[in-house]
Amino acid sequence: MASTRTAIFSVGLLLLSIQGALTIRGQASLPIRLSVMNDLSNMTPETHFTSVLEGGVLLGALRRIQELQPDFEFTLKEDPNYGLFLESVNGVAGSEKDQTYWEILSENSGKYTRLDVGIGCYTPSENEHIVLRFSTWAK
Ligand code: B12
Repeated sequence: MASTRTAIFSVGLLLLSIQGALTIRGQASLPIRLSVMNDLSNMTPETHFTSVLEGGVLLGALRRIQELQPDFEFTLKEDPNYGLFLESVNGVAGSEKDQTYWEILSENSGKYTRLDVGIGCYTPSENEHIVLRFSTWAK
């Protein structure tokens, strides 16, 4: 009897974990965290929890947040060589004149690493923390 209960419990846990992994249109999805930081304009940082399809690009996660959270929006610019450039976040746009842009980073244990490709190419890993930081390229 005890072993039957254990078996039922184990199957239940398995089903729950599978259900957790199959959340986007029946395809496996990976949870990620996305923070928006803008120290240049003294804005309070914000964090969103979302997911990407396994093997899916960061752009998908940004679109998902934009669809579900009214306080998050972004715009893109298409570059003929490198694809999609993140132009603005929450109404704040980078500017050639001010030498500002949205830098895209990955944070792990307090260490920030700059992504080496843009949002249309980067494929986040499970539980990755992506940071969009308004930055300057001026020296
Ligand atoms: C300067 C530069 C920048 C400057 C451009 C502004 C300026 N006016 O200087 C700034 C600091 C904004 C920048 C940002 C980024 N960059 Co950059 N950048 C370069 C660099 C060193 C030179 C580009 C250049 O001036 N070319 C000469 C001009 C005349 O040609 P252009 O076509 O007009 O140049 C434009 C594009 O290159 C565009 N651009 C620059 N970087 C990127 C990145 C992406 C993803 C896109 C779509 C467009 C783009 O901005 C330039 C000016 O308008 C190149 C490497 C290289 N040596 O080419 C990397 C490079 C293009 N950047 C790269 C990357 C990864 C980024 C970032 C994603 C980094 C990050 N993690 O934040 C961000 C973009 C973030 C976003 N908001 O989407 C990669 C792109 C690789 C790829 N396949 O996607 C390159 C190739 C460097 C590398 N890793 O080898 N970048």
